[in-house]
Amino acid sequence: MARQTVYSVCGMCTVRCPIIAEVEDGRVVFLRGNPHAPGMGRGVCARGAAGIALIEDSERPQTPLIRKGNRGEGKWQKVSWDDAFDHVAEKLSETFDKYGPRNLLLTDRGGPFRDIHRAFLRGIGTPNYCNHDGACARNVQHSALSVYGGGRKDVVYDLKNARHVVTQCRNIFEAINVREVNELTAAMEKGCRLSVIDIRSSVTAAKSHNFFQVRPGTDYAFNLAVIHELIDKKLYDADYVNRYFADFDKLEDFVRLCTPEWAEQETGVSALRIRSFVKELAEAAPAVLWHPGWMTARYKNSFYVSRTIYIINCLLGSVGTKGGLPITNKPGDYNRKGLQKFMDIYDKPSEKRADGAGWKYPHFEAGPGVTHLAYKALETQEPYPIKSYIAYRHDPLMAFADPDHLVKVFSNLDFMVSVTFSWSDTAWYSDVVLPLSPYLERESIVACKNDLLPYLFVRKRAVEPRYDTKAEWEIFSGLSKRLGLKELVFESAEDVWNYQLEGSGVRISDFDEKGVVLLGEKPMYRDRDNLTFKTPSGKIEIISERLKKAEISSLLPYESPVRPPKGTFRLTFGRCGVHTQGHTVNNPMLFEQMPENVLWINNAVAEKLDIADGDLLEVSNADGYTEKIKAFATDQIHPDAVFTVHGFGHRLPVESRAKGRGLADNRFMPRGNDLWDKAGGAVALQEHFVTVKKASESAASQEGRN
Ligand SMILES: Nc1nc2c(c(=O)[nH]1)N[C@H]1C(S)=C(S)[C@@H](COP(=O)(O)OP(=O)(O)OC[C@H]3O[C@@H](n4cnc5c(=O)[nH]c(N)nc54)[C@H](O)[C@@H]3O)O[C@H]1N2
Ligand SMILES: Nc1nc2c(c(=O)[nH]1)N[C@H]1C(S)=C(S)[C@@H](COP(=O)(O)OP(=O)(O)OC[C@H]3O[C@@H](n4cnc5c(=O)[nH]c(N)nc54)[C@H](O)[C@@H]3O)O[C@H]1N2
Ligand code: SF4
Ligand SMILES: [Mo]
Repeated sequence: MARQTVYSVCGMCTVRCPIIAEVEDGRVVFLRGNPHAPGMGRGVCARGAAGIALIEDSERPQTPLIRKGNRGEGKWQKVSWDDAFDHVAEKLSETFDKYGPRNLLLTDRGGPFRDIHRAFLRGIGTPNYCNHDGACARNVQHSALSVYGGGRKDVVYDLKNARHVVTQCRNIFEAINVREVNELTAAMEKGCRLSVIDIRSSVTAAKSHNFFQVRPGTDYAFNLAVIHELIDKKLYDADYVNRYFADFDKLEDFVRLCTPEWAEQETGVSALRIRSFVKELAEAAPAVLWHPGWMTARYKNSFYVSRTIYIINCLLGSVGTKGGLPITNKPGDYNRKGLQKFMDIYDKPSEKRADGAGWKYPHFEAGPGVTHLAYKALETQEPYPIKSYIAYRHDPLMAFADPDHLVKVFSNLDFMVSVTFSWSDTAWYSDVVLPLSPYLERESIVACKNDLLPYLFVRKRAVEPRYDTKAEWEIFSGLSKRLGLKELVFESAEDVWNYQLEGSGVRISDFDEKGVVLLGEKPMYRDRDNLTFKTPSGKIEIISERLKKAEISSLLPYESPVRPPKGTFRLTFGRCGVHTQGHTVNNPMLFEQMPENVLWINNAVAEKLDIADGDLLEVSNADGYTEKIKAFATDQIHPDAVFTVHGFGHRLPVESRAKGRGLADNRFMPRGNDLWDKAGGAVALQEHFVTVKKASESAASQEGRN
């Protein structure tokens, strides 16, 4: 049979790269990038390529399941979709009758395909939607809002045209976004310089021109010294600053004492190197892109690290500028009408959010909320009861700290549903599992990518579902039908798409040729002499009005991070190139690439502890909680820290490969969700310390884990 080419969208991580699936005899045989999508090229990353193994994997939920035993016991009854929908609708309705619709919380993973389920929540009448971001990029988002009034995605990372890129706490070549990798590589081939600030030598650091290894948690000091140097040596873009900054003098005063010599004491990076780095940046300005960070749910001051990054970009004149952080365009900027939104069918619920975003915390965005604050509401049942919960594409028992505590919090729920395509601790703990078809087996709604040149893209179904699983639009149609939301009931994916495309001037057949529809001829850069900012003052705000209202300091005095108490290490974590968070460890292809995580530990310290590379270790926290992991002894990490790749340490019997392999970092963070940043909102997951020792002989030979 001839090969078919299906335009789809990768679902192996949230980046959602447009791809092409080659299909033969009803099977996907090859996956590649969709070169028609801006920046994409023909490649996908290793995880993207493993999408085939995902659909061929039988160790995933295959039918709707209703819990039979106790929560988390793993006893399930297989049911039909009709029965599952009836059951979920009935259980949710019971909670609506008792506590009102606002008792329903839904958390998800963010991304471009949220319109239907967010509309569903509006239709029900609950304001309690949260994305996962409290454990990811909330600090970046809120700091962007505080500096220039737009979100982090209201500017584009114009890596392709940059002359100097700086990554700080951002491992751009291993924590992958294919387009970013492609564009940075292309820029570097044309002479762009790369500077990396990290606590260990990642692949990105290895490819850099300048690598600054900082003491963990001292990035704020590094950045304040950069600002000091830019101002002191008058290396900033004075025209830009005069035109757009408010309260520049306050910044000048604030950093007066933050000399490179001062920062050297804190960070361990020599003043000389900081000075020459700043000079280099000024020479490349304004085509400088200091990446504001992504996974920044790390320290109590991570918000201020991102804030200073945005301020540095502004001092260099790069916000709004080609090769830096130019302004994102939306369909309207090309005189195009965007997609018709399902969310607009219903009014925004008038109830206050349970997490306090937008009212109790006026400086936190109300739209996506703050997940761990919603869990706080669930724990305390204040300001009102939260009794039902849908975890949609979210595994908080892996993604937030202290899962044992979170399980206790969840015991306040009358009803909990997971919608997922793989097993997860959260799904395992739920009352109902609604199995989503993996992305190659389903369609998704049409999505719009705002960009220098905005475009629409769509995920078509490459192959039929192998098991009794459904697409998102089918799942929410099924629930909506039973809960009286007839506007969200659709018979086919085409009906969904036609609704979205109504009035946009685009037809679904327009995607046949390239899988994407560009909304204009070419990318558009704004005139950098006539930028407008959405802050209350219309300026780049050194003293943020938003923060002031919330009585939060815009210029936080630096506090040195605590040194690890004697004999302990700061537990740090990050990503690797071949896995996505916790949900690919059991993927047969990716498991083979990397079956377990290891613990990076500095060679000199390891020697003192009589630890050799490859030794089995026992890692413990102050409560005595212990897990085992193998040592990776290396010169390439700061001696105060140990580091591991997040997402391992699975325990579920249904994941035969992942079970018992490696260590789960989030289990070492007692009551960690209570440690969150009042300014940025995110949890501070790297404020925890562990001890490390060689596992005793008997422990080393024991099978399995505690
Ligand atoms: N392959 C792969 N790619 C992914 C993902 C994935 O799971 N796998 N996930 C996606 C998601 S959701 C996200 S949020 C992004 C995350 O993207 P990143 O934030 O870039 O990823 P991380 O690996 O978490 O962290 C980056 C670096 O921060 C360093 N670091 C730790 N502590 C400090 C510190 O105190 N100071 C400094 N300067 N550096 C420090 C770590 O050593 C690490 O190298 O990646 C995305 N892309
Ligand atoms: N300790 C610690 N905690 C962390 C991190 C860390 O490094 N260390 N990283 C943080 C970061 S950056 C992030 S982004 C979060 C990630 O946390 P999560 O958002 O929970 O992570 P994922 O594993 O990507 O996805 C969660 C679940 O959704 C399912 N899923 C995947 N794709 C789909 C889909 O298309 N639809 C549906 N319905 N389900 C899907 C997956 O199988 C998985 O079970 O964790 C954060 N938490
Ligand atoms: S970065 Fe890799 S895994 Fe993520 S969407 Fe793109 S190809 Fe897929
Ligand atoms: Mo993330």
